[in-house]
Amino acid sequence: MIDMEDDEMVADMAAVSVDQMIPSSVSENLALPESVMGAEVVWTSSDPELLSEAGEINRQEEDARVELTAQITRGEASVTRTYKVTIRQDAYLMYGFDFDTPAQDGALAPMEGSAGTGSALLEGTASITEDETRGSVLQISNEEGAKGVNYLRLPEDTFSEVKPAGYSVAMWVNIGEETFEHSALFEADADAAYPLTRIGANLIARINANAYSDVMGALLTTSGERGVWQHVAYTVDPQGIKVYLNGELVGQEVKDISDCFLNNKTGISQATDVMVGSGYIWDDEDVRDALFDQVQVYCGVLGAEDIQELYTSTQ
Ligand SMILES: [Ca+2]
Repeated sequence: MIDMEDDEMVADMAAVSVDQMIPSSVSENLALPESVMGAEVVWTSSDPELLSEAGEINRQEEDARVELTAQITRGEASVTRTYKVTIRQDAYLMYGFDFDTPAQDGALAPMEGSAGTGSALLEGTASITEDETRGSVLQISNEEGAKGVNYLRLPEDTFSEVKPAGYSVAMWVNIGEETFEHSALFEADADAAYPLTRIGANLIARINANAYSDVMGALLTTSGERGVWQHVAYTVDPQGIKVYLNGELVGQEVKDISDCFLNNKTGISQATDVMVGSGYIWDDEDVRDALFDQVQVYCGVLGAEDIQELYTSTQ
């Protein structure tokens, strides 16, 4: 029983509650409460430039560590808690493809601002077409049961720089009615084997490297509409996966998947077969009819505000 008259007990309980609120790493601003269970909480940061006492983060080129201290006071009782928090590196665009420049012998140069310099390849009948809503876009069409026939192949080094700061995949997509719900909008794997990362037409995003996580359909509030342009994004870091649709978070799996980011042969950085509109692992056929635009892969996790901005700025 909690005796709310017992200051010491309330301060201890408040401290336990505060413990639950502070993640070990962050890629977006933290909500730091000033009061918990009637106890006052005063925050101090070892580096307010990186993480302010109001919980605002300032991401750098590399991961950075900050010590956050909470002084929790109720009446005469006071408890001090310290937390080591990693401020995740600012996400940067590894590769973006906007399909606004014609292909040269089936090869597409990355859009301005991409850190990578490799080209994407139009495989089979994958082509650039003019869409009345979005202008120049990627068109992928496949026969029933097709796998690895018509799709866009992204550069082999797309995931090579991924660190524990995670990665983000974003795209505009218009999925046709005929496409199977499990078909891959995007997949990266190593020679048709694991490690893998993928998002399907049903918006289930997965990673399977040394550990496994997916955002199950039941957690998703929607499985996406057909025949309309939608902005789809997912982010993966050692704490799990988030899926965004049209700038809003629609699915999330919180799970320790730090093993996926180990820098060894089963780590996600080894995924060199990077495909839009196709996926080799499992028996699911490739997308039968889909249009894509602004396909982007970031090193690092985009926060909710970043995704919202990306959605708005590329609309
Ligand atoms: Ca375009």
